[in-house]
Formats: sequence, structure tokens, C-alpha cells
Amino acid sequence: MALDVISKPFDEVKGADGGRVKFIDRGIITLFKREKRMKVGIVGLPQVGKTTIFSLLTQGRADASSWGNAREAHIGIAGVPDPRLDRLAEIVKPEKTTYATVEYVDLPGLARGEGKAALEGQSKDMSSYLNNLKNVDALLHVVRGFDDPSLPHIEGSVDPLRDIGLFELELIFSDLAIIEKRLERLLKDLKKMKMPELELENELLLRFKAALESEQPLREIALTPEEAKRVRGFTFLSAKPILIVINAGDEDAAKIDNVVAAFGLEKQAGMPNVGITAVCGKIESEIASLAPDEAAEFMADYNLPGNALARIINKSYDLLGVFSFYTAGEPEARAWTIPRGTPAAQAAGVIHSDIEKGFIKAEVVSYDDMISLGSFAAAKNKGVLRLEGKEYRVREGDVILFRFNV
Ligand SMILES: Nc1nc2c(ncn2[C@@H]2O[C@H](COP(=O)(O)OP(=O)(O)O)[C@@H](O)[C@H]2O)c(=O)[nH]1
Ligand SMILES: [Mg+2]
Repeated sequence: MALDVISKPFDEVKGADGGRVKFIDRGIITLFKREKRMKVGIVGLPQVGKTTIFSLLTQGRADASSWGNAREAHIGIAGVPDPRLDRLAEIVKPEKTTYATVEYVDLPGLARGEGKAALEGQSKDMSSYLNNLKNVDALLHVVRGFDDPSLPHIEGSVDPLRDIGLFELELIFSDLAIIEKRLERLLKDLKKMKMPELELENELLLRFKAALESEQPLREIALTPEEAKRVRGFTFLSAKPILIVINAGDEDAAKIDNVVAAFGLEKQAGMPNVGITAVCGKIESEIASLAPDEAAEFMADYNLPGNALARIINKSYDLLGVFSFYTAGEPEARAWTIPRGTPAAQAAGVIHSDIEKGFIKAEVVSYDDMISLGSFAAAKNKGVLRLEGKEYRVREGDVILFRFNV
């Protein structure tokens, strides 16, 4: 039941394919219910700037207790920069302003052959790697775009297109390893007894296997919602939506918006469930640690158009089809992240399950009206406050007051 409700808005977003949905292995439950924030795993080859970008994103908000161990995953939280919430807070003047957050997991590098080693049953680290990625909504693939003679590239040269393909293959091999193991088991079980669910699973996994063997990642495959449900328990890495982040050299700062095109990567950006952007990891992580006015000065010096955190988070929101709505009262103004198409009652459930259960009405004012009129009362007087029911599809920027009884 819960799963159906949660996956519905996404199916609508991604379901243009004749009722089928793209199979996306996402920890959508994590995002939507349990932790209320998007979870993203930072992956890539060794020595490409994963940890640099992780610290840029989670500035001062990471758990550094296991820092010494490069083979361990680190977890950190990023606040989502939100100019709309800033404006709302200026007007409403709440005691507290709470930004949406994203959780990042910084993982060890996965080198050429490590996904394949999993396939051949030789990798001990792979299961802990997969465990760390089990509940992430998306992968953030850091690709090296900077050249540094003192730090040779593991593949000998800077070539983002090659690295993207190479890493994709490791994801594919890792998925194949999981599928082959499961198929063996299924074959045995199906010999003992014929069960329709097992047969369906078998059929599906054979289809996945064929796709992977022709180097097609699972995130490109369309499934019915029932099929998607059947395989939800697996952590298939190539099924996760992926944001490719090119870690460019300092000299690219002023033209950071052109880096993707300069490396010939527009085609990648057009693939299903793939996003792509670029940052200057090294200088932008230094800038992220500065006080705001100093940071602005440095950004101007480097001619950087906007900050890396916003660039990455905006792309992640687009990739996952989520946006923010707001609550704004005296005690707190706050941003809440929900999937596009979420009905009002479920949006209320993100705030508290009691509000969803006892939902009566949503009082909704659009962001622009709230900014120009300043309060729910003024919006009501003007006749622009709307009373919406359970099924109302919340829109980006809506400012909402939920009426409920418990
Ligand atoms: N020149 C340059 N060096 C970088 C950049 N980003 C990271 N590095 C360096 O590359 C090395 C590996 O970075 P790290 O973030 O630990 O990579 P990881 O192994 O992918 O986590 C470190 O010495 C960083 O200082 C960058 O944008 N430019
Ligand atoms: Mg690292």
C-alpha cells in the first residue's frame, strides 16, 4: 500500500512510455517518507576528486570520524541553497528558517575491473560498497576533467568520455554478478516447484541480463509498475539515476558552463535518467569554506558564474523530478522536497504522518502571491488563497498551511 502511493507520482513523471515506467532503482522511500531528504552516493574512479567534491557539498557538516580510512564510506549533509525560501523568510520573519537537505555518501573509488571481479566472485569489498548504495536515490559520478602532472590519471590521460564508458561497464558488470547469482538460485527453485512470481522474476532477470550483456544500463529499460515492484529489492547500480559531474581544472573556471560541450558530452546528457554538469572541484571547495563576502570576491576573481553546490543540487532535483514547497509561519519557514505530481495529503505526510491522516484542507498561496501580498490573511482578502483537497497536485513554490484534525 505505502509503496503504491509513493511510487505513483514518479510513474506519472517518467511513464510516457505507453504505461510503462523506466525502471529506476531509487531509495524513493528514503527521500519521501523516512528521512525526508534525497540521498546521493558519490562514485567514480580513484583520484578524480570525489572526496574534494563531497567536502565542497557538505562543508563542515560531515561525520569525519572515519576520515582516516580511505576504504570506508563517509556521510555528510548539504543544505539546499534556496533563494525563494530566503525571500519568504524576509517577508514572514519567522524565528527559524529551515532549508531542505541532501545526504551525500562519499565512497572509495571503483577502479577498472573491480565490478568485473565481483562477477567472478573475487571481490570482498563489493558487498559493502553495494550496501552503502542500497538506499541512495541517485549516483553522482565524478569524472576527472583536470590535468595535473603531479597526480597521474589512473588510466594515463584525461578523457571524460572514456571514463564515463569505463565506469558504466563496472556498474554493468556488478549488476550482472547479482543477476547471475540470482538466476542460478531461481533455476534450482523453479525445478522444485512452479511459482508464477518466480517465473516472472526469472523472465525479467533474463531480459536484464540480455540488456546488460549488450552494454545497456538498466536505467534505460522500461518496465510496468508491477515488474518494477518485483525487482525493487535488488540494488542494481546501473538502474540508479546518475548525475555526471566533470571535475574541471582551475583554468576552466570562467567557462565552466561550456565544459560539458567542450569534452563532447552532450549526447550523455540526453540519455534517460542521466544528468550532467561541471565544477572546479579544487577551487570551488576552497571557496565553499570561506565566509560569504570573501567567497563572492574569490568567485569574481575566477569569473565563476554561480556556485558549485547550487549547480549540483539543481541538477539533482531535475534528475529525480523533485521540487520544494514551503510552509511559512511565525515559528518557522521551511522548504519541503517532494516528487512532481504529489497529492496534497501525501505532501502533508512529509511534514508529519498525523497531518496526512487527519487531513482536512490545504490553504495554498502561490509563491509569487505570497511575496507580493506578505501573508495568508492578505492573500485571503485578495481572493488568491485557494482551499484545496487531498488530491490537489502540489506545485513548485506553493506556500501551504495544512488544516487537519487528530
Ligand atoms: N588540480 C586539481 N586537483 C584536484 C582537483 N580535485 C581534486 N584534486 C586533487 O586530486 C587528489 C585526489 O582528490 P580526492 O578528492 O581525494 O579524490 P578521490 O580519490 O576521487 O576521492 C587530491 O590530491 C586533490 O587535491 C581539481 O579540481 N584540480
Ligand atoms: Mg576519496
